[in-house]
Amino acid sequence: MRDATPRAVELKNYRPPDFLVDSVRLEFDLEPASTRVSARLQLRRNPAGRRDAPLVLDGQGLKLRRVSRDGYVMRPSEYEVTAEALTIPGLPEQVCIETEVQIDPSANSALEGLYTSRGMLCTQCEAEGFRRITYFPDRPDVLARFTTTLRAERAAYPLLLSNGNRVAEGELADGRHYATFEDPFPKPSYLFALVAGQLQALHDTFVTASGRTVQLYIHTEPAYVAQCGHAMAALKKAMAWDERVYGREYDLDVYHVVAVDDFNMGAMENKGLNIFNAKYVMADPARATDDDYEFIESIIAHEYFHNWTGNRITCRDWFQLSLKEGLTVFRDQQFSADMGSAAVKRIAEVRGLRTVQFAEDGGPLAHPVRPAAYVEINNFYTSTVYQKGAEVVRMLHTVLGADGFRRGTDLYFERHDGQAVTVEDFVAALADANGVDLAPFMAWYQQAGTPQLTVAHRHDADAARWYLTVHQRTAPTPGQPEKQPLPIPLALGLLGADGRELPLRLADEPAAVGTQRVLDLRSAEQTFVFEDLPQAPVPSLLRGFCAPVRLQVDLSDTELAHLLAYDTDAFARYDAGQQLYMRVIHRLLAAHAAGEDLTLDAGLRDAVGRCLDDTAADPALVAELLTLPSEAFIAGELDVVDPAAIHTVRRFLRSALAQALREPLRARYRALAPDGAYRFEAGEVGRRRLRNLCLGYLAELDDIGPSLCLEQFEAADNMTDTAAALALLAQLDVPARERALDAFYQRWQGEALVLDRWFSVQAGSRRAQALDDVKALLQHPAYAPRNPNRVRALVGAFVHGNPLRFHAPDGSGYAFVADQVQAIDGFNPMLAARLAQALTRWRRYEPGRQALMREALERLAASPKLSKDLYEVVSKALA
Ligand code: B3K
Ligand code: ZN
Repeated sequence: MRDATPRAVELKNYRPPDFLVDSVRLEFDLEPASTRVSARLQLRRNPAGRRDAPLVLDGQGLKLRRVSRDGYVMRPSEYEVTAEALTIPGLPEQVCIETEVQIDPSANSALEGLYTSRGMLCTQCEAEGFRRITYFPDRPDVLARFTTTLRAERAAYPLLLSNGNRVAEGELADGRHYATFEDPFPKPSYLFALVAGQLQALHDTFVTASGRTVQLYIHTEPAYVAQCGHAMAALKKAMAWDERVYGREYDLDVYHVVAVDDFNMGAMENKGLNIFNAKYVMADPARATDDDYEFIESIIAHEYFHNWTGNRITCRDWFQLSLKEGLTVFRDQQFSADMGSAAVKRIAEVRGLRTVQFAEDGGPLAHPVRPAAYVEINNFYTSTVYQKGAEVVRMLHTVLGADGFRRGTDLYFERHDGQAVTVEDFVAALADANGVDLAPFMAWYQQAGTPQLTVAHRHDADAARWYLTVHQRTAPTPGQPEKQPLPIPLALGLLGADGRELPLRLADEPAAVGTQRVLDLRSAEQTFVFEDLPQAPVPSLLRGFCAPVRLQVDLSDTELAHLLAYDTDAFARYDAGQQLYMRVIHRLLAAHAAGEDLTLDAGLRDAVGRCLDDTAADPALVAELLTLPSEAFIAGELDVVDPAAIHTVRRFLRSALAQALREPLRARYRALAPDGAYRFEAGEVGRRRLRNLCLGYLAELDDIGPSLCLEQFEAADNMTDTAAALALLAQLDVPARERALDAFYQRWQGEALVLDRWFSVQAGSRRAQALDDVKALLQHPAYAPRNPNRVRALVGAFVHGNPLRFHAPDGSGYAFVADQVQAIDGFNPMLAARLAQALTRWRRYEPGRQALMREALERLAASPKLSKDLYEVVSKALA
């Protein structure tokens, strides 16, 4: 155990800063092993702060060389230095404090602050990384104007970048050079960035709506510049989209994106200087899959959209993280919907939310979209803050309508530009612009847990009335035993027996208002009465996934199949199919537990067959309709989880469907063959998706599966088709498996991002020896234990993507992850804490696995040295 138990920071203890920083001048003498940083802070007491409070500057792992006050060097007795802060008492109203520190970027393996990545120097400051660079009030509500000078050896670091405009540059003695940058926009320290390295850029320009020309650069290692075209196109689309949809123009003359190999997450929105995980920048057809292309487009857009939602208006404190993240995810989702097949994008978002966020909400790490306390803020960059946060914004958008929402965001930007604000400020702007009361929505930010809607319906043929009763309940979550009812917009439509949509008239209305409407749920139970319905309708509920809730509705298999065939709302159609699959899976699990033979449900077989035959529908949607719930999703729906049983039943269903639909699957697979070179466009993406989906089913057929997969693997001219075939082959115990893996390795061994896939498919294999393979791969010369992408590709893919083998009944998977987490925690706590989350939901498993998972957690808890990050995850899991 650690010596001192880390303390939680609480929202209720928020205090405004005692000092504000008007401007800061930073000077860096960059050297990988010894960088000197001097910081001159122009400080002023905050009228809202405490009188006479000492100045407290955050700082961690800094070697302090010198402190001066208004130009005079201070004596050590005039200030106090601890492992976390530099405190200076007795300062006047205004003062200039200058510090000089020394840091070692090459020893920085946590990848927070200033660090080295393949010979370049770069930074990551959100949330609290700036304090590892210099002493500063490292909190988002202190906004300062930054001027930054970088000095470095020219040969090793020809490119020098920081936020804002380059205002000076030149040569220095000893082969060094310098550049000075001025960022005219006051910003919090977490948005600071610098880059120094040997990079090359793809350059382009964008002319804003008001006619200003912005210089755009995407920088990578020289060999990869040719792969930046897709990211550049995405950036330009995002810039145009934000002007058109939100009226937001870019504000600096230059915008840089830099690709970095060693990066803890996806990307970072530093003002005018985004730093990206290389994985989300580079793409060409031979190396990147359709999914990669889509991720790049949406992440480039996400970071760009932060310029207004995050940078120009930032968070008052880290509890407000969803203020920028939930809103920016919602904006990037809207953007992606506009770029491709909106319905299919929505389905993918919901699938992610249901699998990851619902699980989080139901486990020991559950927290509200706006958490009330944290030990380590890095643990709160979660699906709840991001994805559920976006769903809350989406509900506000639904309630206000597109125009009302735009009025609201206009007011938000006008009122709060240049400020650090709270979620209340955002909701108030939306409400004030529309003259409505949105206060009840604040409960969505404060209450954790997934509401469960239980729907009952009844038809009265004599009165031609249909009654819908909706009951809502949220189960207790840690620290929140009591839950209140939430405002929920519930979109619905009704289908007649012929599949047509019925007009909707509520009991007190004179006439029907269309065939789809949004009901306003507010209390624990509500009943709605619809008129003019001589026949019982089939309700299509939660259209478009209008609220982040679980829905239970008593529909028969036939009614679900009816929705699957006819619903005009693509999401509801998909969801009916998922419910049908889940029903069949529940029955199969019961049969499996009772030791009975498993048989394929004929109704399901026919419904799936009809979807496969639906050549009128978007192939991308058909692929979604034919996708079985994942093992992780199924686990989330069960009270007691036995991963082996889930795997057996799901595999049975997959191969039984493949056998039953063998010929139509083959026919569709053939019909969807490519008729030209790879193009990244929605129609082609959908075609490839459905074709690879068919191949997935066909791979279950021992006689033709392996050869079809190998054939595709060898014939493919693009990574989407190659990777799909390789992932399928990796599951099988056939000679073609080794042949494909070897060929892939030979072809891509020199390219880290592509090779990650080679590690992942092996880690995700259902084969009995998967864990041994993973352990052997840890020793492979290409394994890079300090590179987060590689660790995620191997260890992460096993832990999060291979439930069957991770949950091996002998506990070997748990012991393995505990060992890995312990080792990784020693150098990269953020990465370790993420991996450890796989163990936290132990209470949901059957008793044998429960005990083993708990044992692994206890072993971690007893580690002699535990980071704050890991301590928080492990202690909450065991509480
Ligand atoms: N804001 C960053 C995430 C920072 C994570 C810090 N642990 C990327 C994003 O959400 O756009
Ligand atoms: Zn973000």
